[in-house]
Amino acid sequence: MKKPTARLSGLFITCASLLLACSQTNTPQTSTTVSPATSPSPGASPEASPGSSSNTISIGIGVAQTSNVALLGQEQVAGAKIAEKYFNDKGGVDGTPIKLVFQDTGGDEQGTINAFNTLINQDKVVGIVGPTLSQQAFSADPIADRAKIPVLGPSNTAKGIPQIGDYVGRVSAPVAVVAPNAVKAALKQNPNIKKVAVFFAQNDAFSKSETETFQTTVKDMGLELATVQKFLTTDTDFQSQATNGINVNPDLIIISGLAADGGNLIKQLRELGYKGVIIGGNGLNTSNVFSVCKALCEGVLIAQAYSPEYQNEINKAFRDAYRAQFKKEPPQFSAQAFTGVQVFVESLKEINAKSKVSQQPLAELRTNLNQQLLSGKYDTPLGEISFTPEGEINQKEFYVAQIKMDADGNNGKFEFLK
Ligand code: 1QQ
Repeated sequence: MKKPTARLSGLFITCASLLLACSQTNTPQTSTTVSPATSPSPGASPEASPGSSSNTISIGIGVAQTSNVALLGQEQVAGAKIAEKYFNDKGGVDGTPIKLVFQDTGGDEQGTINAFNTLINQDKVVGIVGPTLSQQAFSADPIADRAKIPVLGPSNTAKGIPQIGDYVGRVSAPVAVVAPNAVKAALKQNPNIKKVAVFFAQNDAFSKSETETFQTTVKDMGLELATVQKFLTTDTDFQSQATNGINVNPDLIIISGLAADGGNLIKQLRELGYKGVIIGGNGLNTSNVFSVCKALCEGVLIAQAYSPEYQNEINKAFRDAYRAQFKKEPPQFSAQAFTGVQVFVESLKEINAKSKVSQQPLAELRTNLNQQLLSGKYDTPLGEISFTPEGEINQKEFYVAQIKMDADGNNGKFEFLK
């Protein structure tokens, strides 16, 4: 039996702390975004299945499309939309198209609760891919769980996410599995690393969970954990923590935070003269940090749960579609959101083969979908995956990438290490 997890409170993240990056991400909502006021009712009645009258199957996408967290969430929107087109081009669910319904969670817990409630009660989706942060998931997932709607976390990597409830799973491998790979890669590149300074955002559930893994890994590998420095995801000035960190003379600095704060911390560490190795955690795993730390992002190591070079048919299709649209390699968060949609679509097909999806009352379909998805195997852009009975992802391949910036510091890329 799963145990309910206590709600965590956190701070609202505003664009004020990062005007530049926020203005880039606060793009107008796209055509598939349905605002609550205009949302059509997909079913003939609350009990009817979503396919019965509208002839589409609605899948909810509840991620951050605004706020600083959109630095991460916008990549999820891109991945989900590529999946929608890909699976509909292949006939959807045996001829019935899927329709993604987007509800913006913003960057905080209340926005996520509102978005999930709208997806569940108004949009009547069969399942939800979301939210962006573990911090948001610990607040909103219990609502979906109580309402018996399957949720797949596309990027919720903190310890304890699948244990929120029977209807909560994730396609994002946990920090305990992913993060240690970055420390191993740092030591492979720099065998002389001895002293480590660790930084983490103390108001974010993921950052707290990831730093625990990093700190344990450092000690297990016989390195010296010389200092642990705390900050907030809303911070922009890191002078005192950065100075404290540099004062212990570390060979390696490890940061668990989100993109805006983490990017600023990297920048300020370098500006204060730190020359050693830097590892960034999953919250920095986006090319959106490039505009924050610019040339000073150079060399940062980040563990990956996805590689664009993974060889299978669906990753080739996903990568080709992403590159055609964005002229760069697909990032992990896009691949994971694609995978979340894929798991729902393939599970709906399995259900449909036994008993027509369009004829199942919505509540029954949601429960069947939850059961079905936990028992399946999926060949995804992340590789072959399946789930434990609790909803934890079973995934085999992990990687580490290093940021390589162009000479002018305006653009860069993630180079995957061999
Ligand atoms: C989490 C994460 C985020 C940093 C990814 C967007 O891994 O909150 O669990």
